[in-house]
Amino acid sequence: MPEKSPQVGIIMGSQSDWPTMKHAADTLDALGVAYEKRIVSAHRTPQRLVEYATTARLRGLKIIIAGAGGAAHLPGMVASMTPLPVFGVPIESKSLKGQDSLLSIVQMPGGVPVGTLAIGKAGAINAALLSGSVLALNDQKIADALDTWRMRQTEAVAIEPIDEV
Ligand code: RP5
Repeated sequence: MPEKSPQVGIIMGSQSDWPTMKHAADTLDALGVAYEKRIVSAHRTPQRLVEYATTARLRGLKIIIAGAGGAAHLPGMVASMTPLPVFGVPIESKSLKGQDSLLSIVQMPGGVPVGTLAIGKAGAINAALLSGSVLALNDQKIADALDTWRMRQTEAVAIEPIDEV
């Protein structure tokens, strides 16, 4: 449900982050949460970053999910310029497997919070689920969608393992 009165902004530092961040978008789709997606780089498009972060709340966004890799300043910089909750997704980098991204995002100084998720796909999915949980506090449809999502996840777990080819 992208772009229609988006409640969540999914931003990422590069086009190369999209294969990971798409998991956040797909999960929000499953929950029926409207979102927008943008490339906003702290290093390469700093003015776009300032514009995005400082207008996000006025435009009606409720939560920002920010994915970045390497020297991953994006989530922290966004959080410094908006009162909205910011969830950071460390992208798995080639050289350090995302440990650089994780440490860059998670070690915010006290006073400027970024809710940091796991490296890569799991983090992107969980950032979306966490966003859904926050929005569900005031939205019964999203609360119901979250319940359904968990029920399906439970039902998809086989009782007995099989040999995989
Ligand atoms: C970061 O640098 C991006 O978030 C990306 O994860 C990383 C590499 O970017 P590209 O060189 O692939 O554009 O800013």
